[in-house]
Parts: sequence; structure tokens; C-alpha cells
Amino acid sequence: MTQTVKYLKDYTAPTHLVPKTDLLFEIEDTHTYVTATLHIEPQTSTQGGLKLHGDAELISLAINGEKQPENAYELDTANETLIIKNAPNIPFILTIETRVEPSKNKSFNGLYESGGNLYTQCEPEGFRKITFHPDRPDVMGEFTTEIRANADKFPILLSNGNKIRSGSLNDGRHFAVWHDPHVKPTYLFALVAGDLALTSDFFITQSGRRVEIEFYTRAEDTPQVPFAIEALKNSMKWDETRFGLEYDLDIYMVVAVGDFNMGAMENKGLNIFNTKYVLADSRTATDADFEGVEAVIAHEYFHNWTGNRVTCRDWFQLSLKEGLTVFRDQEFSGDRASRAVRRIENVKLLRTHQFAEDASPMAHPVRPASYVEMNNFYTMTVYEKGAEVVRMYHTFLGEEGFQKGMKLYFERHDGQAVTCDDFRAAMADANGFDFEQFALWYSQAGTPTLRVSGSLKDGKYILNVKQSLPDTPDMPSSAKQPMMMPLSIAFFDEKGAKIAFRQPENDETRQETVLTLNQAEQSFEFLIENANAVTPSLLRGFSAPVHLEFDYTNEQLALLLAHDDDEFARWEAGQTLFRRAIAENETALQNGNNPPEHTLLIHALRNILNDNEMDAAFKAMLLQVPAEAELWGERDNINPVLVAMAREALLDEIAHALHGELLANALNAREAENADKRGKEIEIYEYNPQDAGLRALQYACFPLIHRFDEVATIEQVFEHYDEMARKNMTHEWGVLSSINSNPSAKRDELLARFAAKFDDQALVMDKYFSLIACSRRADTLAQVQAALNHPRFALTNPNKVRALIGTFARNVPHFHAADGSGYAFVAEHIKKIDEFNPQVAAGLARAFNLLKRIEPQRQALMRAELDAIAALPNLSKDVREIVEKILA
Ligand code: B3K
Ligand code: ZN
Repeated sequence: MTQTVKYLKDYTAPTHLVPKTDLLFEIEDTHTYVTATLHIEPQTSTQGGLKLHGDAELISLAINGEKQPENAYELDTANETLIIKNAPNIPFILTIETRVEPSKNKSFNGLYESGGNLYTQCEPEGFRKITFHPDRPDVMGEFTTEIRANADKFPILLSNGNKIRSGSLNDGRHFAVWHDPHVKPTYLFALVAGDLALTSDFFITQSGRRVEIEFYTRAEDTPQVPFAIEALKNSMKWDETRFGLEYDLDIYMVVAVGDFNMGAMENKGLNIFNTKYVLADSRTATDADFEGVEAVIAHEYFHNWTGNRVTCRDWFQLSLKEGLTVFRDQEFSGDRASRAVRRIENVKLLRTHQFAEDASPMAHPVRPASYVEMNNFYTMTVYEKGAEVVRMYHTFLGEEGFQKGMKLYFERHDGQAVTCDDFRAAMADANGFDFEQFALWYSQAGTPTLRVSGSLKDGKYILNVKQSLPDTPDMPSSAKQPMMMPLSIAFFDEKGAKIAFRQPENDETRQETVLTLNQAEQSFEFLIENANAVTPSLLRGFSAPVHLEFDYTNEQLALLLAHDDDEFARWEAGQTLFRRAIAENETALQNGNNPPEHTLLIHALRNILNDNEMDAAFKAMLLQVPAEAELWGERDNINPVLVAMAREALLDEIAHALHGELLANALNAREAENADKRGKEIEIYEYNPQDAGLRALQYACFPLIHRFDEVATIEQVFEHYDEMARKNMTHEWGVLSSINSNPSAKRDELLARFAAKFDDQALVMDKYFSLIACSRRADTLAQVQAALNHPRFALTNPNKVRALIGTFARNVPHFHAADGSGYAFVAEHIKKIDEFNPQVAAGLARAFNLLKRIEPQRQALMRAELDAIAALPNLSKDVREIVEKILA
């Protein structure tokens, strides 16, 4: 496959439409034969041939039933295209026969086999691995799919829409015909055939229609399905209540498969999911896993409207459906429970991973302007920053205005393939709001910085805000324009009380407001009476995805941490104190000194720990120290191991200074968790948000408690392990995580017991592999290498690769080991995996993103590995695009 760059600016409308596609799948032992009947409609402007995309073995091609000779078309296998030179310029029927070999397909893209069953993955361009088609999202049509297969081996035959016919055939074979009445692009096509167990339920929609719910899994996994079904029903209900959107088919199917490249896929009426986001029970899944299942089930369901009913004109517009759907699933999770904690989690994810992406050679706008391999653009920027962009519309318009915009969006575009500008226009037109300048969020990459300063004089507080954008590989900073964004603010006095203020332009007295930023530099005036000292609380709720700089004193941060009534701002004040403390430690360590003490921070944390009224989940968030990847920020010449050491030193300081308080909190939380379970015949530790919060607090404290006395700790844990493990996986995982870096042989013994106990649970074995890979123990690389030979490890399974090798690539001291052994290990596996699964290999290659910003010695080691990868002649375009961008 050649390395061609595709550009947004080169978009042209399709020359041919395909309003109807009929598919016939004949599943045989080793091969599947596909007959595709395309009803082609040339557009009036069409000149020249019909271009189709396909990367399947072509058997025959016929126009209006007439078989075409080979010289009637040009098949270009390197570019995966087929051009029919003299295609009719009136509507015609194109029949194409292809042959594919699903069991040989380990890319898990197109039609593939897993555990004897067949599954598809078509987004973005997997349909062309099955047959030839324009295969672009703006060519939409109605699909009818017939599947024929052996009835014993493949009792279940599924595709999109409603089953309209089924029955038996000769030779032990049977068939099913599915019809999807909704027009859709090829990327939403799905087929599943195999021996699967059904768990069913139903949902009555707001208009009183009954929708069948069918979940398909391996038979032994059915006890782990009910939570996901509940999550689906909650999502269906929520979308009706909050967005007024009702489901539009009579059946909603979800199929779980252990071999899957990502989380899940929203195929119309037939979602296909990674088992990780369907299966959950308290013995095998942590609270975080339950929350993950609920969020992903919701996300795929919400795509039915934002993605499927209204889809993307081209892949550059991916954030149109992804940013919006992430925003919707975030809102759903926030409405379900712990809104503030969920919000902070989202911000943390964005800041750790998306900000890092924005500061890397892979930086791109929410709507990328170009790509080589579209699979490389399912990124944090498109998804998470895209969701922040949608959230900013919501902040400007409020819930009511936002819903007006959504309503107009569906009125205008239902059944269409549209652009991010169409969405922006709907929001603007429904509200008479000018979002012209807001378009820059879709075209300018990089994280903006707001430099804010403030001064109080004669009852007037002046806030000055300067915004800037960094250079990114696509555009220098000087070419970038100021962006429009909401800045949410309030003021606190020296006692931590909120101060009322007025703005000169209106009479209203308020306690908080949202400013509109739209210039490179702006000043805002606030009239504040009787205030001597003012501490502004800025970017409340994280009102825009930016870096914020304000010259707070540590005392002001401690004040906000203690008193701010916006949980995000409160948490953020604590994070800034952590960041400052770690930076001081780094300087000390660099100069060969001992890390200093941070009395003010310790004092502030002590107050938090002593606050018995505070929500446990929120308290747990306040105790989380920023991850290394966030601490690197946009710095240069990074020594990742030094940053990690500086961070560890802070954790040690907290552990020692607050040992008593941490222990008291952990034990109180445990007591509160146990309280309503005691005396019951069986003590049940199921997932629910309250208990999850209490457990989060326990396991925010225990790893710190265990730092205090490593030797005594491992003995204690060893003794209590079974008791904790009996409760549920959150406890079992929490205990193992807390001692996972302990050097004692007892840690190895516990991990071995864990692995033996869950040998038949693939998802729990992923946890085992990730524990091996994230340990900070000296022998981690050796243990990871040994784990490659574990009978339950498989390089072909994406979950296993992510658990072991992906986790290792985020283990800072080991991946960045000074001798280059971590880089060599990951590079070796990128090369191996690329031979059969380019998407998974490309995901691992991103670990080298830091190349240009790392200190020279490590940079040379990284570069040597990347050069060696780039020199491979048969490298996939997926990995090549990433590696070449990093090296450029
Ligand atoms: N739309 C899919 C992602 C497809 C990824 C292709 N590499 C899942 C989702 O975002 O809901
Ligand atoms: Zn999505």
C-alpha cells in the first residue's frame, strides 16, 4: 500500500451514489464468498469512470448481469482501487463476487474469525476488505444482507436491521436475511456468524414501542451480561429524557468478542463490543470497569443518533460524531452519579493524554486537515478535545439553547452525511448566536495558554487575559488567530467566602460569571465593594480546554483548595500545589540535594483528610498526584526518570507526614462500606456509586500507607489477601496494586495465586499482565519478558498486547531506562505486531512521541529504534505515518 496523503481541501462530492446494496455471504470452511449487488446512480456531473475501493480477491464483475472482461476495468491492488472505465451514465446494477479468508485475518479489520466465529469491523475503511464499493461515508444506502452457513457451526447469523427471513438449506446449511430500512454508509455495516449464547431483554420507548434487546456472548460469559443490559436500558431512557431521542428499530443487538482492536463499534442495530466493555460482575470487574462498561454501552447507543442517523461527510469530520457522542456519554455519566468527580476524571484524561498529543509531532486540529491512515486519527484530540469543543457550545448557550441547536441539527440533517460546520451552523441559527470565530477550534491545533493577571484598586478588580497558541507541526504560532472561548470565574475573600461583584456594563450583582474571550488580549473590570484581598477562581468547571497561568501564591491556592465551591477549581488548586512541589523536588534532586519539605501543602492535605463531611470519591480525587505525562507538559530536554523520582519523593513525603490521617481515612471508609453489609447472611460487595467512592478512598490511601513500612506491609497484606479478595475485584485489585512494587518474593507469590485463580477469565488475566507491566520493581522488564511466554498471553490478541506491552510503555522508569532496554523491547514488538495488526502496532508506536522533547542521550536511543522501524520495507502505512511524523 502506498503512502498517499489525503487532504480535507481536496474533498469532492461522490460521482456515483449507491442507494441500495444487497449482499450475499456464503460462509464455507476456510473461505467466505461475497456477492455484492450495488444499485449505482451516476450523478449528472459525472465524467469518466466509476472508482471503487476494495482489498479483497476479485472473482467476477458484471454490469446489468453481463460479466465484464478484465480489460473493462483497472484493478490497482497497491492502492486498493478498481476503476470501471466505461461505466454507464444511467442507473445500473453492478454485481461483484469476491472471496475472503477470515481465519487468516489477524488485523481484525474487515471480516475476521475469532474463536471459530465470524465478526466484522468496517469503520473507517474495513468494508473494502470484504467487497468493492465507493466505501466513503457520504455514499449512503439501504442494505439487505443474506448469510448462509453450516447450521451447527454457525447457528447464529446476524446483520443490521430486522431479520426478514430465515430457514434451512441443503447439506446442513441454513440462512438468514436481514434488512436495514435506514440508509447508512458502509462503515456501519456489520455481520456476525457463529455459535453464541443469547441473553435477552426488552425496552419500551417513550412512544410505547417495544424494542427487543439481544446480547450475544460465549455461553460461559452469560452471567456477566446483566449489568451491560441495565446500562443500555438506562441509556435509552436517558436519551429520551434529556435529548428527546428515541430508538428507531425493533431490535438492538450487542455482540461481545475477545479479539477487538478498540472498545466497541456502533454498527446500526448490531453493535460489536470488546468483551472488556460488556462483561462485568463483582468477582471479575473493578468499580472502574463497571463505570467503563456503562459509559461505552451508552456511547455506542448514543451514536444511533449522533453518528448513524446523522453521519460524517468525510473522515476529516470524525469529531462531528465522536466529540458530540463523547460529550453525550460524559453528560449521561454525570447525570447518573458523582457529576463533579466524573468531570474531574474527564479533565484528567484530557490533560494527561490529549495535552500530551497536542504537544507532540502527532498534534492535529479537532478536524485534521490531512491524514495518511485514517485509523491513526481516532485520537484523544478528535474524541476528548472534540467533546470539550461541544461542551463550550453548551456553556455559551446553556442547556436550553444547546437542545434547541440539537433539534435544528436533526431537523436539517437527519439521514445526511454532514460537516462540523453544519453542526456549528445549527447551534448558531437556532439561537441567533454568532459562532463564526468559534470555527477556529476545528482548524487550529495545540493547547491554548491563557496568561491571566489581576489587580485590585479602589473597589475595582481588573482581570487581564492574554491568549496564545503554540507552534504545531502544521502551523507556526504566528499564523494562528485568537479563539473564542468561555472563561468561567468567581472571587473569594481572604476567609474563603465568595465575593459579590458587578460588571460596569450591567447592574446585576453576581457571585460568578462566564466571560467571552475572543481577542489576543482583553481586560475585564469588576466592581467589588469592601474587599481588601481577592483571590480569583478561574476556568471554573474547566470551561475551556486550555493551560491557565495565574501567579497565585501558595497561600491563595491553599485557600481555594479549602473553600472553592466549584469542585474542579478546588481540585485544580491542589493539583497546582502538587505540581509546584514536584518541580521543587526535581530541582533539588538535580542539584544533588534532598527534596525540600512542603509544609503548606501537607497542612492543606491534613485539613482535607480530617474533613469527615467530604464525599469520599471527591476526597480520593484530591489525593491524586498528577501523572508524569502531565508533568512533562510542553517542556524540553525532559529527563523522565528524574521527574518520576521527584514525584515519588512527594508521595513519600505525604506518606510519612500523614500516615495517621491516611490510615484513619482508609479504615473509616472501610467501616462505612462494611456497615450495611454486616449481619447479612452473605456480605455482598456489588458495584454502586456510593460504595465505589468509599473504595476509591481506601485505595487512594493504602498505596501511601504501604510506603510507610514496606516490610511490615507485605506481611499484613499477605495474611489478609484472601479475605479482601473474597469481597470483590475492586478490593482484590486494590490490594495487589498497593503492593505491586514491593520487592518481596511474597508479592510474586500473590500475583501467581491471582493468575492461577483466574486462568479461565481472559479479562482478569489482562489485569494480571498489566500488574506485571506497571510495577516499579527493578526486575519488571525481565518479568514482562517472561510473561510473553505465559500460556494465556497471545501477541495476536489486542487486549493482551495493550495490557502487557502497552502498560509497559507507560511505565516511566522502565520504558525510559537509561540503557535503552525499554525502548528496544517495545520497538521489537511494534515490528512483530505490525506484520499482522498495523492498528495495534501503530498504537504502541505513539509511546515514542516524546522523542524531540527528551534529553539527548535517551533521544539518541529512541531515534535508533525509530530509524530501524522506518527502514523496514514492508512497514504498514499505519506505523509508517506515526514513526515518520515523530522523526520529521
Ligand atoms: N466509532 C468506533 C471507533 C472506530 C475506530 C476505528 N479505528 C467506536 C466509537 O467511537 O464509538
Ligand atoms: Zn464513538
